[in-house]
Amino acid sequence: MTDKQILTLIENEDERQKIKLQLIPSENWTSKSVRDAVGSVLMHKYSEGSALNRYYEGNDIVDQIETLCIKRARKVFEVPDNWGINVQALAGSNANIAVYNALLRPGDKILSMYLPDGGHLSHGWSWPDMGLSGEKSKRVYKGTKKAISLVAKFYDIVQYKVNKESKLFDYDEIERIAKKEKPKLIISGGTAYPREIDYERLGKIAKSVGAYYLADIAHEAGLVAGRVCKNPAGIADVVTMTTHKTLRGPRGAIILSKKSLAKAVDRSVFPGIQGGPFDNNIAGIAVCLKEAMSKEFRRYAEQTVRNAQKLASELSKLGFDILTGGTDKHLILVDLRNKDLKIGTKGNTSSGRYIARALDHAGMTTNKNTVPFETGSAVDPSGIRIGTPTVTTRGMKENEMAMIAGWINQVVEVAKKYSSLEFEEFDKQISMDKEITKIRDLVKTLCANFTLE
Ligand code: DSN
Repeated sequence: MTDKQILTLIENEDERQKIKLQLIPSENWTSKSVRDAVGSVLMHKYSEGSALNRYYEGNDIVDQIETLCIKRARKVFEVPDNWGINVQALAGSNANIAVYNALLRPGDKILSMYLPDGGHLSHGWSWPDMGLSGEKSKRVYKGTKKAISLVAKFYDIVQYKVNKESKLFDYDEIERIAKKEKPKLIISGGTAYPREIDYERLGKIAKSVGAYYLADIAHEAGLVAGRVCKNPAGIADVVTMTTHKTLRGPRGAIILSKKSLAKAVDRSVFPGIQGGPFDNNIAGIAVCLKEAMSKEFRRYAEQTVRNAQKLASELSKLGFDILTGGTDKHLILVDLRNKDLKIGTKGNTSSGRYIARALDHAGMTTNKNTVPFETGSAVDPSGIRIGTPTVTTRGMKENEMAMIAGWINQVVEVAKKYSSLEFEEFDKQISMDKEITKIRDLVKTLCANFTLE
């Protein structure tokens, strides 16, 4: 039986991804070999346990796949021989939770990056006293702390912010907080920090207070694999990553942990927090890791960063406020508050939602994002986040980045015409604007010249 309804929707999504510029930094486009592995019969198998040590029969082939995946991960991430590698966590959040479950007891303290500055929900997040504690949120929660993510319910979360002027990590401040709070775990990494992280320094801070150090490299995994970003393997106690962002594999995660922690991490993934792994995804991860060993992939990683840097410098020339002044990675964070957009009937400056929607109508898919020292909220933030992994996979280079920056600027200028409208009306009007339609057509033509397999 063919499910025409779902098949048509998949075809529509395939078309959407191809005719627009996918500029969300956590997304990418996998090779056909990765997609074939993920869509294979491996999805039928149950294989609780680890290679050669399973609870179900019939896993001799799955054992070979998982073993190969681990072997490739060791090579790609230059993992010390005595470190453990787990490829079974279903996603990045699960990988992080598995690490906490292995290393901590409920109630233990975690020191992680403040979410609106670019941290991640799975590093712990409560509302409102660690959040954007506006009057409204104080009324809603009556001043009480509400754990938004499960991690904040189970552990005591303390967070560090970026420096107010530079928007960079303030390592002295992190050290000061660590000495005062004495956390059991310090985490680096997140979703919107565009700069390299000093893993050695954080490792030393953690050691000085007797904490473990977890480096979450979900975003930059492919850049580490391509040798354009620093590698925390061998420096941090544990490294987690997702496999579907810059690494260009299927959804999934990898955990690297030093010898003394490896068994606890494995037991935490299974039977601690998960049942059977997704063997089809593990095969897909193995394929993407093989691809990541190639010279082409190194060139891809380098170009991804060069493209992000070009986009940042072009947007900067056009008067955009690029946080930290640029990027070392695949993403840039744009604070739109200097763009003089008066949003909605109240005329506030939190234009991230409006601009992200306008850009999407113009064929450029980004996401609204909070910025450090945010004055809006998570649903109505002041910024947008833009990434180059997918457009670089398409083969685009600096020239195309300059074109994209110009279009982004045009869209922001058009948006000013409609910004005082409420969101639904803004959405409707901007989708029909002639200039926006023209940009969408130009984007489509550009995309047609950079095909995807
Ligand atoms: N949702 C991912 C991102 O966009 O960065 C993080 O989990």
